Amino acid sequence: MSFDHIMYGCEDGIAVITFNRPKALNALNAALLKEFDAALDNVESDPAVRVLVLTGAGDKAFVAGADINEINQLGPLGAKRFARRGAEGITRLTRLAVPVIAAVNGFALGGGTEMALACDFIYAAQSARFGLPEINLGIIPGFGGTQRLPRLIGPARARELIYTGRMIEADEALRLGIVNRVCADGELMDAVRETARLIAAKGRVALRAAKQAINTGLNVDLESGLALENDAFALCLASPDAQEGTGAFLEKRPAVFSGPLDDD
Ligand code: CO8
Repeated sequence: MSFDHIMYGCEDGIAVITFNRPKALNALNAALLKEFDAALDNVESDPAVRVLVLTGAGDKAFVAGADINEINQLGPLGAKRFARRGAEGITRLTRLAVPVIAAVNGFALGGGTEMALACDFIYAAQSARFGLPEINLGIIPGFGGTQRLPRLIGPARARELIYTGRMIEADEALRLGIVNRVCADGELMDAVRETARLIAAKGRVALRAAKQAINTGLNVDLESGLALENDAFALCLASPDAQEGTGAFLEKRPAVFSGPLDDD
């Protein structure tokens, strides 16, 4: 599939999806979401991909939300379909075998914040602005915001942001725990790539096991989560990467993880 509304590329194991409708502040319309889904197919089918990074084209926005022109034309059933498709596409990020980093530059509002919240973690430029302003449009977040934000920062803080629709700056997002790190505007992608390279050098099987254990474990009770971790740990030991990692330590040399390439 060729892409008009996003850009997709992969170099040295780091795939990058760039939302690319800068004139509309990279707002998510149906066509873009379809391309996003196809790009995630690429990520899933390419064993060379070790980390995925999401970012926005231009210097103003990551994603300024779902496309309000399209929302304005929807009836309830169309809205349900649009919201479900978008939410499912975004939720795919949590199920990918590889970690996903959101590199948030400029506005990440509504669906933009929701997209970033579904990533494994977020780095933000100083200019980044987060918020769930749907309440100002007479609607509520529809791409997972009412579920992921309370789980991440606690229900009381999430309620305040969702009920007021208030936009927050990168430093407040850092204090609230939405963002892991705030970078100078021109340094965001370098910082993201540096962390992505560190992750890309790790074992593919262990990364996938860690991601699944964390994400599934967050939705179950502690005892079930610990049982899940125990199984995932045992599976890691069956992978060549565990032999390589432990062997390299004992031989006092750096580990080189090649991992099975057909493990999906
Ligand atoms: N949708 C469509 N177009 C947009 C959007 C958007 N979300 N955001 C910005 N644009 C367009 C503007 O209309 C404008 O276009 P034009 O130049 O043709 O007039 C262009 O981008 C530039 O925007 P501004 O001139 O407004 O730029 P400013 O710097 O003055 O303001 C803001 C930037 C503050 C980001 C402002 O554009 C804004 O408030 N945008 C809307 C933010 C918003 O409300 N987002 C939430 C959308 S709803 C949502 O995400 C719900 C998710 C679940 C959906 C479920 C579907 C059923």
